Amino acid sequence: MQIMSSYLNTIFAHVGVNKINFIHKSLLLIHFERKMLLLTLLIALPALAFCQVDIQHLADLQFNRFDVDQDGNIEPLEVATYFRRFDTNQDQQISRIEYNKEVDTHHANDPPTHNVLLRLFDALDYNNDSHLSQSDYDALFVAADANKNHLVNQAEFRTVFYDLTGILPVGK
Ligand SMILES: [Ca+2]
Ligand SMILES: [Ca+2]
Ligand SMILES: [Ca+2]
Repeated sequence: MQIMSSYLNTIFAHVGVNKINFIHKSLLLIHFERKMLLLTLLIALPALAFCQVDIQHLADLQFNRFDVDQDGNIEPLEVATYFRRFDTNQDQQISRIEYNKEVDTHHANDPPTHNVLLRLFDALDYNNDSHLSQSDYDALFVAADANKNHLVNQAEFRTVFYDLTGILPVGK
C-alpha cells in the first residue's frame, strides 16, 4: 500500500509538472499570438489607410498639375513653375510646411491622400532636412524621363510616382 501510494504520488507529481508546463506554454503562446496580432495590425493599418487612395488617380492629378499647358508632357520649365507655386516665401526651398499648405489647398479633409503626398515629399528629401530644392525636382525629372527625350509623359510620371510613394495601383 505504501509503495502504491508513493507510486501514485510520483505519477501525480509528474502529471502536475507537465500540466503546469502545458499551461505555461499555452499562456506563452497566447501572449505571443497577441503580440503578433498587434504587430500585424500596426503594420497593416497604415497600409489600409493608403489603400483608400486611388493611387493612379492621384498620380494623374499630380501629373496634370505639373503639365500646365496640358500637352501630355511635363517640360523642365513646367517643373520650375510648379516649384515656384510651392515656394511661397521664395527662398528657393520648399519647406515641409509650405508643401503641406499647398497640398491642403487641394486635399483638405483627406488625410489618406495627404499622407501619400507627404510620403512623396519625404522620398524626395534625400538629406532629410525637411526642405526640397529645385535640384531635387531636377533629379526627379531626370529619373522619371525613362526614354531620355527631355520630357516626362504620363506613363513615365506614374512609374516614378508609384516608386517614390511605395504604393502600386490595385487591380489596374
Ligand atoms: Ca506640358
Ligand atoms: Ca520656401
Ligand atoms: Ca520622357
